[in-house]
Amino acid sequence: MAVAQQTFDQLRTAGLADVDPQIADLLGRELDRQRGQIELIASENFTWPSVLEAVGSVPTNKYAEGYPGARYYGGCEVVDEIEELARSRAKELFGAEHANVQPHAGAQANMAVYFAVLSPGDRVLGLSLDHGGHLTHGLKVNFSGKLYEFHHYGVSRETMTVDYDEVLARAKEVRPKLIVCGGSAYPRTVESDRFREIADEVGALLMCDMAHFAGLVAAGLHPNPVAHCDFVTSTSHKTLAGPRAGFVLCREEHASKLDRANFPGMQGGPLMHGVAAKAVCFGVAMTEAFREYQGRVRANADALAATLTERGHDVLTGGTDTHLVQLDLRRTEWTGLAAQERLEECRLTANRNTVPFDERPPKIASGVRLGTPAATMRGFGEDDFREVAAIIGDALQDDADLDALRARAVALCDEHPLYPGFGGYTTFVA
Ligand code: DSN
Repeated sequence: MAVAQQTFDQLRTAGLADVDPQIADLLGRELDRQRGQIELIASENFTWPSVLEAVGSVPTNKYAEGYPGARYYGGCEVVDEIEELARSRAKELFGAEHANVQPHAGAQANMAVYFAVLSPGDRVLGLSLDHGGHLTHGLKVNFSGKLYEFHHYGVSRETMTVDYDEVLARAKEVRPKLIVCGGSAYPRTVESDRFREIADEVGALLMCDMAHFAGLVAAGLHPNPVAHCDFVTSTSHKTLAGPRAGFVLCREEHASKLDRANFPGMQGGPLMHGVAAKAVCFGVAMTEAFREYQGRVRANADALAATLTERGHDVLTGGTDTHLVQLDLRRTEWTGLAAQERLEECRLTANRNTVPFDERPPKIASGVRLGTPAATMRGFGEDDFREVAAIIGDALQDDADLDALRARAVALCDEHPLYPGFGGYTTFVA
């Protein structure tokens, strides 16, 4: 159905369901999809209703290039207060000297740091993508790999964890201007204190990308990289459970360079509705309830990893320190892609991921990355995650009874409804 024809006056007051039933219907279907499957993508979460409200709010109408008190537009007095709250909450939450809450996403947060301290061609050392890094940590097809001379460290073949002696050796060889730690598929603690020693030894700046584990840091369940790093970048929508967005924390000495790199260096007008939502997210992350939620995320990840292991599956590094569990399928007949598709048939959503030293290309991969933040958000506990592990194990059998497995997954979803009480989009009326 096409966009409904309405008069100008009607459009000015009509709601989504009246104006665009097609999109309203798709939003409703996406809500149903999220409700009816077990979300195991480690980088995803179900944000708070309060954050959803802020994301859909009126600062989307406002231009605010610049920073609080120094804008290029009039009428910024309210959004100034919003951004100031977001900045001060981010600083308080993570114990940082300075925060920039304007990056639209994690990639832009990383870009802002690179633009702040690097010149094209400068050397950088980061964790390679196939060992758990991130595409903005120097992948050749990404701006980072095109603009800068990235070199990489990996994990040890024996432990599948970062070998800090090897990082030091690589750092001495490469002499990078910046070392990047953290990544998107590393299940163990990122020891930024050890990276600091290495950075100091070779005179490099240090950046930690904590996008994945920021929520655990906020709750005191992962060492805080802020004390050891010149810059800490993050998204707000993964473990942190906020809006889809990014932010950067840094030492005061780098503050003005960072802010200038972000604007006017890279971005135009900040998305102030997103900044408002980040403020909400930071505020929530300071509460005892949030710490309790993160404790459950961790406990559930341990239960998932332990049950998979008990059932004979290979879990990379033998477990996890975070929210993320990497299933290593190399000893099985399954590729990551085939396993991802099989799990999806059983209403479990996850993503294939290369494992370190993978011989398969990333589109096929030999691993599946799993995470607990989203299902924990809808109320899954450790027993539920043991059942999730059992469903995964049963799904990866040749003679799997897919109907029965789907029914088990749906039963878990029904037991823990997502956004209970929210009627969906097509019921909204202006
Ligand atoms: N795409 C994110 C993830 O899945 O980890 C990282 O940017």
